[in-house]
Amino acid sequence: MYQGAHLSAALAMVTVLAGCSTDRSNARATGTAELAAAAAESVTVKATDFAFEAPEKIAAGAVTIVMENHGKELHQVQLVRLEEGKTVEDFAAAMKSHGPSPSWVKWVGGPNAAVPGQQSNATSVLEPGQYAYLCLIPSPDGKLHVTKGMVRPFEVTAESSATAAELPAADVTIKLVDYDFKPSQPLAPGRHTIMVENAGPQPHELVVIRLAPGKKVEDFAKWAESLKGPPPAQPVGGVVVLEKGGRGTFTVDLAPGDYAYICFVPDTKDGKYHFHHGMMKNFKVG
Ligand SMILES: [Cu+2]
Repeated sequence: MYQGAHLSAALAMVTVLAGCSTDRSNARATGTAELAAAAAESVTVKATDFAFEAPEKIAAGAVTIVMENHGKELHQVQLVRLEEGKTVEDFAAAMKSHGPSPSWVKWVGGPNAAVPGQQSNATSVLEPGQYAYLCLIPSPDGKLHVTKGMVRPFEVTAESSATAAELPAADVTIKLVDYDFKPSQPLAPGRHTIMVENAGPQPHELVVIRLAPGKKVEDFAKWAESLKGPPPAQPVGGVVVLEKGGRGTFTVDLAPGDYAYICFVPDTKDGKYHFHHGMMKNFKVG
């Protein structure tokens, strides 16, 4: 809202300058600089046990979802686009059938898991249409949070000139493939904007975890299947499920230490989580 008003004022100023000044090129340069400054729209989603507090309408373009975890369990915000006039009720019904993901559901990323009291973020380019926020993380009782109320529809409306059309620039790219993570370079300590690209062919996600001393991603994978006992790692963000060819960015601050990538997407052939096919990788920062 504020950015829109700011941009309109800036454009009005350019028009005035162009009208009364002989230095038209200077006026145009000012206008270009204002347009280039258009940033991703930032939207806060509050996750609790078990609901989302989130906007019902977002303007199309690059949208950064900042998830605040106000609950006692891990949460994420999976963004899905519902095509062919389908609703969240249709989505809930399709989930009960335990079949493959319907063709009218498009997985478009979103901020991956953060622990209670923490935040995570991710930026996706959203086209106008009907969408939903979902949390597909299970509780210790084995039920997914989406079945406990963590599903909420929203609409992406026509784009606003104040919102960037493209993802922000990243300093590292991580490619997701069947079944591996391929970073463009090692991650140094500090703040990064990371581009996540699904090079497919299957849908994938990126979960980044910080490992407890002496633990490996294999320990976390084992823990995640029972959710019993203290977790051997803490999720620090990432990007939730992307379709083949899908992209999203996220920012993260990495202190030196032991980390890992892992993917929990069920395989389209055997239904096993992708980490069972080897899609998990330990790495060091610093
Ligand atoms: Cu995967």
